[in-house]
Amino acid sequence: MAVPTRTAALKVTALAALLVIVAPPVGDARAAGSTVDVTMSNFRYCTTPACSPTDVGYVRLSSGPVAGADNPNSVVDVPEGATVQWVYRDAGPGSCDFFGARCPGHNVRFEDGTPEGTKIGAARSNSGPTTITATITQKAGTLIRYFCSVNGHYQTGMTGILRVVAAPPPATG
Ligand SMILES: [Cu+2]
Repeated sequence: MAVPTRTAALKVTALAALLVIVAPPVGDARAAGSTVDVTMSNFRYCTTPACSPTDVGYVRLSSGPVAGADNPNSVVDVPEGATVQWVYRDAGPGSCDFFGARCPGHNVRFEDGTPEGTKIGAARSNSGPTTITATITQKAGTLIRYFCSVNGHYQTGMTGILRVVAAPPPATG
């Protein structure tokens, strides 16, 4: 009786050792799979289903961001390697859809030191909850400021800030 039990115990130990050796880096896989959802509504970006007038990322002029004018309450943390998905939800009274042809939609442009920024994507109005996506390649600690250039929407507050953070540790159990 004692001999078979000991053999089984050894097998389990050997298997555990093998799993440790072959297990891939878990952090990368998790970060690659995570998605951060950002709403575009009421000429703002936010992380709730509908945005409020105070959801302004930073103050921007036609030349670019105004130094020192970031809104800390609007900063959205995104893990390294995550996908950010901006969802067009600008329907209802006072929305972009509401203005018909006068509001063609919204876009996302990352600040890059130029007045125009780097275009990430665009979502047309009156097309439902269409999305713009971007994969975050920047390192933890990076602040990504972005804005909507359609009809100068950034001038009325359509700006946002992403803060890249380290990917979360793997779940235990
Ligand atoms: Cu816009």
